[in-house]
Amino acid sequence: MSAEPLRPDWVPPGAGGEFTTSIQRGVTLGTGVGVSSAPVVRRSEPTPEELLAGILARDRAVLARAITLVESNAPKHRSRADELVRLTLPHSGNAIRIGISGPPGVGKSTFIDAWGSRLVQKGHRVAVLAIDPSSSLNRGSILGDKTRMEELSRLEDAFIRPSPSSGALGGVARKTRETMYLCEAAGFDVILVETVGVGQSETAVRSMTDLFLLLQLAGSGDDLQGIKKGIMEIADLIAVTKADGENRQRAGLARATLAGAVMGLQPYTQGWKPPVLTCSSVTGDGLDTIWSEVLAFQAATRIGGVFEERRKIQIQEWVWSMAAEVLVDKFRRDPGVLASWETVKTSLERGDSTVPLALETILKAFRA
Ligand SMILES: Nc1nc2c(ncn2[C@@H]2O[C@H](COP(=O)(O)OP(=O)(O)O)[C@@H](O)[C@H]2O)c(=O)[nH]1
Ligand SMILES: [Mg+2]
Repeated sequence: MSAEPLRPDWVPPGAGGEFTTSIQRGVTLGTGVGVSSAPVVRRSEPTPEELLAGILARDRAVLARAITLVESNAPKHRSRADELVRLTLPHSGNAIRIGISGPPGVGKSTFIDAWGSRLVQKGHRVAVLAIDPSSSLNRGSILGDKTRMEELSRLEDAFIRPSPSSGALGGVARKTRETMYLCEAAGFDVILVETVGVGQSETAVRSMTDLFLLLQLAGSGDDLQGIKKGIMEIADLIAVTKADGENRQRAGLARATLAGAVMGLQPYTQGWKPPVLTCSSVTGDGLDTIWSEVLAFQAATRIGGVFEERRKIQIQEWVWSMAAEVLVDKFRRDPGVLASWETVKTSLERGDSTVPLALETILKAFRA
């Protein structure tokens, strides 16, 4: 354009580059050069390096996008996701990872909202993740949890990510673990992984966290009915919830009963006897004590390298559990196995074969 640049209506005397001191003429569009015919510029997907830079800059939108990539089941996303996780690893590991479990209705979400908000007030940055392999079946509970973490979700220093949708537990667990690394790289120093107290999800959460907090309800009496011994055995900390109002005394009794039961158990973490406490997410009673026990746990397990050793073993076990999944998947899809399975199935039905024999046959078919 050859025309003189136009001047704005008014320019402060002696203005420099900080003001607009000239105006470009508008462009007259020729026929057929409308907006709709302009070439579509597709925004390219950010590279793993770009995502990492955004994560390290604590950009929440980038973090959310990176998590979506890691959660994707599409094979075309996998290599980028793997690369991102690899780049993230050196920047992760600086958080305390806390698993939180307990039966539905015990108050996990309410507890995380109240406790997490307190931790943010203390200067922490809190990320909340969830493992719920059944979530595709009851989507309602995810929505319920989001609204139940209302206070926390409003805080700048908190990040809440619901469970990755559906799929086998192994896949869901992998995504949650990788998401945990991303959150740590984004500067979150407290990671809370919530799980429902059903199925194998507690074991999955136990295997990716430093400390396992079990929430329990005061029962109808002083019995331990309905409390699975197995889950008490993997707990580092037990808290009886809803210790407020009329329920306060019953919670205290339940605490004493649980403490007695815990005494008879082998501690899951070497050198740490799991304390049993009471708390209320409504009054806030006991919430600070639970945090001080977390700090005491951290201090105790740092001694003798118990803390670091657990993380090392967790990584190694992860490899084995993933190997098991990959192999079983391969096995189930193997054409040789599928072919021999048809005949093996028939002989099993007829009573011509035993299970060990059947297994031997399909294993042979797999190796061939
Ligand atoms: N009185 C009282 N009620 C609570 C407390 N914590 C949770 N609740 C209630 O218990 C119900 C279940 O809580 P929720 O957090 O959804 O349980 P979750 O299924 O374990 O996540 C809700 O109606 C909560 O309002 C508490 O500390 N005191
Ligand atoms: Mg919940």
